[in-house]
Amino acid sequence: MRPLFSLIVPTRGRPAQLRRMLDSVARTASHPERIEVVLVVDDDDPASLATHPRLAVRHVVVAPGRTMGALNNAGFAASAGDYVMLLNDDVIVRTPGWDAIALRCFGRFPDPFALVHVNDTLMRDHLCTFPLTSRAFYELAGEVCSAEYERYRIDDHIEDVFNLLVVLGERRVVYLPDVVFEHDNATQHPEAGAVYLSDPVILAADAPRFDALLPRRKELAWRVCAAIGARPDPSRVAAFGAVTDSFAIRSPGRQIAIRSPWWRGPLDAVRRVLGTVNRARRKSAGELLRAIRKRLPVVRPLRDRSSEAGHGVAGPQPVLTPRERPG
Ligand SMILES: [Mn+2]
Repeated sequence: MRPLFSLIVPTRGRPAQLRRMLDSVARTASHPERIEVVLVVDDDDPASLATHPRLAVRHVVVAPGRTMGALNNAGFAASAGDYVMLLNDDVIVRTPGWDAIALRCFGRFPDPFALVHVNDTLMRDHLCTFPLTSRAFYELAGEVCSAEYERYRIDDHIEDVFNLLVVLGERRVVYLPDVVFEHDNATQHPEAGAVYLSDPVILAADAPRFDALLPRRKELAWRVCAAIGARPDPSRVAAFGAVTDSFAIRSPGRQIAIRSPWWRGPLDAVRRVLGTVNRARRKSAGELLRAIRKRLPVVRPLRDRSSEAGHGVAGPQPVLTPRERPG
């Protein structure tokens, strides 16, 4: 069966985190058998060539020292899923049924040109850190992003194409505050709590690259418009032409925000168990119990779950750090 989702994960030298990420994907997905994980690994790092009993894991081995832009492109080239997510090894997926929820989001649109934006717990709705969009979008772009990007602004780059579409009158980003892909890369600040810090030297190189590629993103936004058959009116075309600062078009309301009811995850889990019971009627009682146990979500302490559902305070909440402006 062809994978529905491809998760592109460049990784190096952190096999324990990588395993934790893979386990969380398999544990939370409604259909792990339809998920492909593409690990992009340096050829001097065999410890990162992980596999997983419940996921199709593909390995792309490259020479060390490539940019994150090049690594994501290499992962995409080897992937086969209809929907492609750029992910990190330091992520813990927290929300049961995230794949089914994301699929329903894509189903809102008559074509595959949409961006699903999950909650990374740090940037949240301010930046789509782990963009999930369609293969069709990247095929239209010809690549995931420019290989020039060393580490930063790849997420900004992809989100910006969709923000430009908003200027042209096409709102194609769905933000899911309750679908949590916890990004475990915060730094504990003594006063501010958990904050995101970037490497200033690399950011100083990537920020101007992002700015310089605005014309290319505008051109891609036009091609998406053509692909979806949109005809922006002249006032929108003028506003689009006047955009010179990608940060200035990151306006609130650019995303369609969809909350997931808290009972959706447990309900999906019950449905999965019932499906297992139905399929396994002829099996022995022991086999049946083992099969059910495999499909039950792992129960975590209550305070973790209340934070995931978006209500209740679960200890220190990460403080949002808006990204530094370039220049
Ligand atoms: Mn990360």
